[in-house]
Amino acid sequence: MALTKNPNVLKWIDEMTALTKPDKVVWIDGSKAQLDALTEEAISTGEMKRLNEDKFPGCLYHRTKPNDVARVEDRTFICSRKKENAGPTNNWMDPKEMYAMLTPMYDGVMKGRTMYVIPYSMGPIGSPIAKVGVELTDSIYVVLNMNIMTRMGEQAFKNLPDDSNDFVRGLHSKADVDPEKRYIVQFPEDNTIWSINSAYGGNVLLGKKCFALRIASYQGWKEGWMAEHMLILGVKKPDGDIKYVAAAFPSACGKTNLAMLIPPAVYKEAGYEVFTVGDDIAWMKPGPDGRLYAINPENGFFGVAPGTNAKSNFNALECTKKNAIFTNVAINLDDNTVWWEGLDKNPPENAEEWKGAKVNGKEFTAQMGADGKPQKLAHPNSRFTAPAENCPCLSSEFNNPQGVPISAIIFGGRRASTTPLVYQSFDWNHGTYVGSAVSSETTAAATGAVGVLRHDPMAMKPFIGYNVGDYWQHWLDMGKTLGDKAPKIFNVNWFHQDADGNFIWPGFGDNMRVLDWIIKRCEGKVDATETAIGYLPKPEDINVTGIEDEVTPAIMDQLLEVNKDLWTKEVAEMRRYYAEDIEAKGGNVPAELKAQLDNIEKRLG
Ligand code: GTP
Ligand code: SPV
Ligand code: MN
Repeated sequence: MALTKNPNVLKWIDEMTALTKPDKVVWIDGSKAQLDALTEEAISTGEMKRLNEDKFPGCLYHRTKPNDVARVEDRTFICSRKKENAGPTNNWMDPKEMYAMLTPMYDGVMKGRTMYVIPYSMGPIGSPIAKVGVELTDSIYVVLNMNIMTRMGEQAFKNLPDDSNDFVRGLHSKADVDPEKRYIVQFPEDNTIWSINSAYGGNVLLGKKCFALRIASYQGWKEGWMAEHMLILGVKKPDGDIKYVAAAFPSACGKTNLAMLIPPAVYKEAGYEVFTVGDDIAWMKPGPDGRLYAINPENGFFGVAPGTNAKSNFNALECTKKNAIFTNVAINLDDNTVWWEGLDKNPPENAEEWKGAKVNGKEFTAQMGADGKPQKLAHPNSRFTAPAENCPCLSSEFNNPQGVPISAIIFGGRRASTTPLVYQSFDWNHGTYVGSAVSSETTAAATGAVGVLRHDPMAMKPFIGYNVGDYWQHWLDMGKTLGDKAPKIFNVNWFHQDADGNFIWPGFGDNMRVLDWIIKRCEGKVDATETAIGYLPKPEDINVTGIEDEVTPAIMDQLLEVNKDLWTKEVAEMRRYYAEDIEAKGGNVPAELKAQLDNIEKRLG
């Protein structure tokens, strides 16, 4: 039975049903009985497996096809009516042509299948910043994941007035999971997403990257707010005051880890605590007091499994202990639990690797793969989907419809050299430049080569739903709106390497030491050194109590170095990037950003 009377929703569902021709249409109301029945059905068909009920109550296991394990940026499109509105960072096709190409692929694609109608809210029910989507899908895996990642079911329509047209129409079919016919398409001007021939998270949980970043960034541009690839966390200081920061790092570069950070002993003992509001996406809007307020539009975490362990991210691991879904990790057949690289040093002997082959995990991981590196039991982009409510350090403001006030915005990426551990921009416009200059070594979160340095402005390259030049201008405009209430903007780099490729900063919980400096800067409580690229910490102002052996004064100097030669190269590369990758390809780089380049060059001397 339909869960809304909204005629716009009903008409669209009728049209999509006529196109895809499912045997059955099922409205997802979000009830436990319905979800339990769907879970049983997915288990009976082999789509999902139940894990050890004592150790992982309510947890499920799923594997995707080996050709379908990450986002596919080369098959992702922004179909705005005008090509220049998609801009140089996006694939584009005329929406009419795209609909014409995809319509035959969707025609009858759900014959013999059930279409699930998933109403969902991105953002807390009742939040003025939240928005509604409806996803149509032929995948139970999608339904069960959307249940974790969004506020799903009947409740979602509370956020949609009965006659409103302001909802995002998502159509997903896994079809034949054919990589040659895989398309992830956003039509920003139609509030529409069409995804076909994939069953991997980022391509099919349409509330996430497709809506909450690609469509929402476009909406934010039109409506005066921001949708960003950012975690949100709160740091409670010994005086009880909580400061909120948002941080943008590219995919698989540490957002979930920073969001759930456990402070080192020296901070815990002093009374510091960290609370998680979000780990991947922030929607930010100026509030009544003129400050920038952020909500996390999601309701769960779709996190990278490899590398997650009790030491690196205790809280994330806790999140996965009940009612979670694991995708493409390995199974320990002895006790029907999960395993991945970095969980511990004991690959299970009696294992099923991520593609499903039964192997001796110890022998398997001791052998070299085709890439000359040890074979992996779990896919490097294997993931857990975990309810936010499982998070031991979840912020009490998680469901606050108004969001939390942001004091600092942090950019970062994987940089083996050049970029210091932390620096502060001179002002909002310079900070916008710093965001535009984010580049990072690629990871397994998207298909393609790994470890290649690429530009990823604001960690949003794969997610900006319009022209990147307009996006940068929107950032500059938001700065004008916010004025002196704007958050301070910083850049961090946890990934400095020595000559042997070892990370020289301990990272993870110890990143608290950098957050501490950032917050003190926001409060005007600590001095800094003015350099050509921004304000840097004085070495003695990064607290190294407890890690003195690891981070010696010499290492700290290395971490805080602004190397003139490297930065001269960096600035030259940014000039090339703006000119060749953006302006020559249809993006307008705002004059303010180019002026920043001149300024840095002058300061470098
Ligand atoms: P997406 O979900 O893809 O957007 O990724 P994310 O930005 O949330 O990254 P996540 O926190 O899952 O971390 C990805 C990888 O980076 C994991 O393998 C982590 O172990 C590693 N990582 C995270 N933080 C640090 C750090 O401070 N230092 C080092 N060396 N590695 C880190
Ligand atoms: C990312 O790749 O940035 C992710 C995972 O957070 S996905 O949902 O696949 O986009
Ligand atoms: Mn992400």
